[in-house]
Amino acid sequence: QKKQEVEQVDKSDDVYYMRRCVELAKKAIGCTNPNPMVGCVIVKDGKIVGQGFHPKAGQPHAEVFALRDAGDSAENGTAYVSLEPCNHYGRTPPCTEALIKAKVKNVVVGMVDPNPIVASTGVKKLQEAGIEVTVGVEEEMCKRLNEVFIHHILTGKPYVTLRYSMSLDGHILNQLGEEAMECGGYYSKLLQEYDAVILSSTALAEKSSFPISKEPGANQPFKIVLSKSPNSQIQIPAFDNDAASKLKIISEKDANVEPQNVQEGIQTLSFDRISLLETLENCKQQGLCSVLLDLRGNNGEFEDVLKEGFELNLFQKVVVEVLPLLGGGQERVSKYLDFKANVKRLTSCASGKSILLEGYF
Ligand code: AOF
Ligand code: ZN
Repeated sequence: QKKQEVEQVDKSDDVYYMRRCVELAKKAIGCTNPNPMVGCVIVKDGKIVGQGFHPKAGQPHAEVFALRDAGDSAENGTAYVSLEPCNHYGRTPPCTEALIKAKVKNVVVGMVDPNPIVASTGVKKLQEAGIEVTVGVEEEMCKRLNEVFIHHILTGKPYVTLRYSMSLDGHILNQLGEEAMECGGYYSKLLQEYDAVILSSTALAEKSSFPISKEPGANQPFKIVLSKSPNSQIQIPAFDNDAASKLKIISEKDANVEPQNVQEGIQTLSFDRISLLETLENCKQQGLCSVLLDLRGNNGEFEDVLKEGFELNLFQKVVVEVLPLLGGGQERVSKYLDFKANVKRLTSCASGKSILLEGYF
């Protein structure tokens, strides 16, 4: 009986510290691609003696920051890491060596690193050095944290999330819920998670609808604007100085988006027909690993894009905001779908006056 109690306490400690790792990792939300978000805490005698997270590709890994923070106290301590410590020389040296050198006694890992050059070799290396390793604490949470990294490292393709707002009768709406854009609102939070957002040029028309995350210090996604309208005058609001360098217009050859119609500094690209596959290929070449396809402001740009996306299975996730409205919207998404698509792991939550649904394809 006593032993069981002790084990329960130990397990909940592991969960507690792993959740702390995930919290730390999220400090770099939207900033780490193509790398994962990783958090690490070093615990000794029931106290956190060091903590750290991976801030950006090219910078040291979470374990290195946590070990630096802990100093000599890491010896005989337990390191909690949300991702298996790496065991290779990439942009930075192996974390396994750093943990061994610091003489930690135990390592608790959230999930195995799916990167084929790591894939359990980190765990083995630590075990061979006499360190006790536990794998899989809060594994689902750690996988959810790094869904983009997992997809990208295994497929080499950008992770694509389809987002739209809809009325209670299922029609796509051009507007967002009232609080969505505000700091802490779901759209503002969602934007900072992605390397790029694809929208229709009509969604840029008003300053208030420009896709900028209002979270403090947020990553601002690259904006890819699809334009079908002839002679589009593409202007971006002057309040965002950085926006021009992070904006590209993709048009059809005959849409006539002439350079003189476009504000200086904005890149343009044209295809015979707007194609999601080609747009994603372009994102890949530009090193953009995660893309939010936002159906806001549709002006005919999304019909082919949606058909192609469903047919070629290009979507990984769907985020739907249900607004308390009946009628007034555009076509239903199902118009562009020739089959029934199952959505897995559907969750819902209230977001201001709207309801937010999330699921995976
Ligand atoms: C860890 N801790 O904090 C991260 C890991 O080029 P590098 O050196 O940054 O290596 C990138 C790879 O290392 C990345 O693809 C993933 O497998 C792992 N990331 N590992 O132990 C971390 N960010
Ligand atoms: Zn590492």
